[in-house]
Order: sequence, then C-alpha cells, then structure tokens
Amino acid sequence: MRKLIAAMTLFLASHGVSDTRIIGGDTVTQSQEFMVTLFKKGRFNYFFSCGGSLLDNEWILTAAHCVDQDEPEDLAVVVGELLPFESSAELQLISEVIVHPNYVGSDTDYDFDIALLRLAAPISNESLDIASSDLPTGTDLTVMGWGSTDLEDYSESLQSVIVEVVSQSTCEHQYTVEIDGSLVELISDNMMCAADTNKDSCSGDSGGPLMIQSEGQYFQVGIVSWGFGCADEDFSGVYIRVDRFLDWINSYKTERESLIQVDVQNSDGGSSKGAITWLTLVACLAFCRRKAR
Ligand code: 4AZ
Repeated sequence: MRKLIAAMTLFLASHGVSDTRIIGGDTVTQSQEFMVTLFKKGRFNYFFSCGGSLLDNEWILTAAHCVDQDEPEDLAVVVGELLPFESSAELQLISEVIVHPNYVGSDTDYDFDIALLRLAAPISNESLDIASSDLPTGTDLTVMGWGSTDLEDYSESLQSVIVEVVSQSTCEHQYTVEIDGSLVELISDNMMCAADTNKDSCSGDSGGPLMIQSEGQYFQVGIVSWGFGCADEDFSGVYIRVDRFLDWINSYKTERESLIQVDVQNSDGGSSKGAITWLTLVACLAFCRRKAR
C-alpha cells in the first residue's frame, strides 16, 4: 500500500497537480448527522479508513473496497461528528458487513463498489435519503470526507467540496485505457463522474457520500469510489450510482428506501478532472505510457 501511495505521489508530482485541499474544499462547520467515519481495528488502536453515510437508524452505506476484507468486529464508526478523531467522539460497533456479491475489486474491475454496515446498536441521528443519479451534465454536487487534502494523509476536520456532473461519454473516454495492448473501458453503468477545476475527492474520502442539495437538504446520489490522481484535469472522480442499488439495499432493510427525484435546471458544460487510486494503478501506468508518447 505504501509503495502504491508513493507511486501515486510520483504520478501527481509529474503531472503538476496543485496542492489545494478534500481537494479544493472548505471545512464544514455545521453538524452533518448522517456523516460516518469508518475506523479499523489495529493491534493497539483504531485507525481511520474511509467515509460512509447513514441510511436510517442502523444501516450505513460505504464502498465495498473499504470493508471487503473485514469482519464486523474489525470495524467501528463515529457517526455525525465533524471532528471524529477527538477523544470525545463516540465509537459505535458494527454487527454485520454486507459487501455487494458482484464486487471483484481487481485492478481493472472496480464495479459494484458498494457495501452496507449494520450498527450493533441503533442510533437516532438524522439520515440521508437517496436521489436519482440521472442528472444533467454540470449539475452541482457536494462531496464530503476526511480524506487527503494533499497537505496531509487525512483531514482532522470534515471537508466539503462542490463538483459538477461530468457527461457519461466524457467519463468513459477519460477512463478507456490501454492495458497490455488492448483498450479497456473501466467505467460501468453503475458509475458516474464528477469534477471541477482543482476540486475533487481523494484517498480517504472513499465510501463517503456524493450529494445533491435541494431546499437546504442533502440527498445521496453517489459513493466516493475511485479515480486516477486527485484533481487532475484529465481525470474525473468516479462515484457509484446509489440509485442503481436501491433494490439491493432494500432487500436488507425493514424500512424501505425510496428514490427522490430532485429537479435541477439543465446547464451546459461539465468539466474534466480526476484522481488516481492505488487499485487502478496498473491501468494508470498503461495510460501514462500512452500519454507520454
Ligand atoms: C481513493 O484512493 C480515492 N478523486 C478516492 C477518490 C478518488 C480517488 C482515489 C477520486 O480512495
């Protein structure tokens, strides 16, 4: 993992990525009760791993690659804290880890990157409802997390940044890469791209929510999943479309989730930016070689 992060840093350095912050975000000051910080048990303590979101009083949504190697007893979460690393933050235990059965998580297959965690004891925090991910290119979406700000491995305080929906064709084009002499399409129908200049999610933001805001309320559209680099103008951040998994989510919950359709004005544009993830490093290296020619 360390080697891969070092390689990623090298890639970023060679691509002149700016050292802004989530990347390019702001510190959140208003309580976000649905935000989940995921920790893993180490030998002596818990260490920060990923983000997540609260779907109701006992179910948490996160990325499969955050938890696919873990048993419930290896995990703990802090729910609804802006500063989850403070000793006052309350750890909650997990009783079930449900990784999507189609998740493979290989270097070239990052599809179905979705998982559910069940809290050992229900809590009464406000949760996030799910909205349709079929949104016009250029729609503003908010992503939050404690991931890398480029200055540190992770952020002590919750960060938030607004990115725009990137068209599916641009997204697919950015992530059609040459591997061993053949072109591989890394974007599936379950994925969407979002980006903006010098703004992005990054390592450690994985599992956290991509949201649309409507009438002062957030609704979850995506899960932070992967990308080449962070805030690279050639590569968008890639997110799992949560609405595609509504039936799967509802098959575990007693209280069913329904889909919210948020009306947005159609706008032009959409930009292209992005990120590298260590899991897709092989594909990235293939592309980097192509780019360098
Ligand atoms: C990661 O490695 C990661 N810019 C998360 C998000 C993005 C890239 C990498 C998207 O967890």
